Amino acid sequence: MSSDTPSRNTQGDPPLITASVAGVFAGFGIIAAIGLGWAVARSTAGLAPFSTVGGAAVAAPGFASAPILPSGPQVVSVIAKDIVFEPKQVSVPGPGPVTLEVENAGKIEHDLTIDNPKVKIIPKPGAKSSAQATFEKPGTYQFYCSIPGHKEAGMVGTFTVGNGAASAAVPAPAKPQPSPTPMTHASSTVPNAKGNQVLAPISVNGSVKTFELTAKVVQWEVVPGVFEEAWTYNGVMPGPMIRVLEGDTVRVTVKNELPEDTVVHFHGPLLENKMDGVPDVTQPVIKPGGSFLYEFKATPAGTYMYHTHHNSAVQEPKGLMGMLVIDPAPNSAEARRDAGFQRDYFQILSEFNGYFTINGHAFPSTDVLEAKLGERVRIRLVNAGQAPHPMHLHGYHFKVIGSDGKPFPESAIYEKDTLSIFPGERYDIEFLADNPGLWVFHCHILSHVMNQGVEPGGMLAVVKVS
Ligand SMILES: [Cu+2]
Repeated sequence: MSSDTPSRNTQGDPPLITASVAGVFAGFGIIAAIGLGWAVARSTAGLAPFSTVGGAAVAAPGFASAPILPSGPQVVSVIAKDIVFEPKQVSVPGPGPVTLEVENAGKIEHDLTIDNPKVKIIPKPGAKSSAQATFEKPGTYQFYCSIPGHKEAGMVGTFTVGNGAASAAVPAPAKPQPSPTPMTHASSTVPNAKGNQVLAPISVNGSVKTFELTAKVVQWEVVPGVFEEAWTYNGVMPGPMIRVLEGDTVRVTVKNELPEDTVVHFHGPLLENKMDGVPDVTQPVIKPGGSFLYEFKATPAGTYMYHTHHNSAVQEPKGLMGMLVIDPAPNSAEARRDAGFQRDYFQILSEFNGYFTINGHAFPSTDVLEAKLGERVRIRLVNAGQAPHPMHLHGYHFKVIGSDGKPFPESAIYEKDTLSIFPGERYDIEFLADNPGLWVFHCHILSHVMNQGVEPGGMLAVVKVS
């Protein structure tokens, strides 16, 4: 869900679009379960070898009062999946040291956390990890995944020591965590984060606007409940939109918190060679921990992008790209044309770990582009991927009114219902919302409307005209 930046005409009004595609379909009672069904389908088929191992015949020293106690540390095994623990309930016969084994059979990061005694086990996806903890008293202890959003999504279970009836050690039904937002995991991000939202400058001095982009790794929720490692600007994928006015002086400090070198290339505007962002040709790479200040005059007006230009085939599909929009100078012919659109949407297409995404999300979490009957709608499309994407709009013939930042003269405007956009290209399209309904807007390479091979998914958004 993202990319719903209203046009300048509507800035200051409440955001026009907040619903996700899934939400709309749920509203219409159609396929609300797609996300869930799909998530289940892709979960791994690991079984749940809950085991309580350890002989139960010999009393362990120090626990003589317990009726039957294991001879060594008791062992409990739990599997973390996307996005549930199996089993959800485990137990050991009595107090004492316990070895907790956790296997991460999912594709994303999980941990197993118990608050008291303090336990945190972090197995990497596909791996196992274990730790020992001593449970002094019988009781029921909650375990959960502490990655933001995972507990709330159901990654929680109970660990019973002895008969479970007891004692001061029993934690009260765990208090709600103070907030899921502060990161316990440097590489996590909040669910439902949105890319391609307008970035506020850190300072404005006349027409000099200064922005900050920090390249860093997060876990990105590409479809509901499915997190993938993303390399981002400011923790979102795509990066935030840098939106300025023609003639502004744009300064962008890029900080590198990635595990490798990077640079940023501003793709489309006319800038000085030394600001072109090509490593070893116009500038040295930005080392991890380092930063670089880009500065250029915003010209000409148009729809542009910015992206990494180092190890690009790896870094860009992981998320290191975003939109640069230069709005036309006030009172120019282009500014008057822009004032005629009631809706202005921005979409970045890219491929991401087997997901074909629009603004960093694959269907069903892509945007709903809303319009009221009679409104003029513009969509600005950027292909930041590595494959061409023929984008097809149902229910309409749209006008192609510009490309690569340049508006077409009236005589060059043409109508399409499917527009192929090659990597690096941008197209501006418009249509008059005169045909009510829910119309899909999707890539017509049909493997691109799948999520890791499962249809529907991928590059599919919905235009809602009502
Ligand atoms: Cu495609």
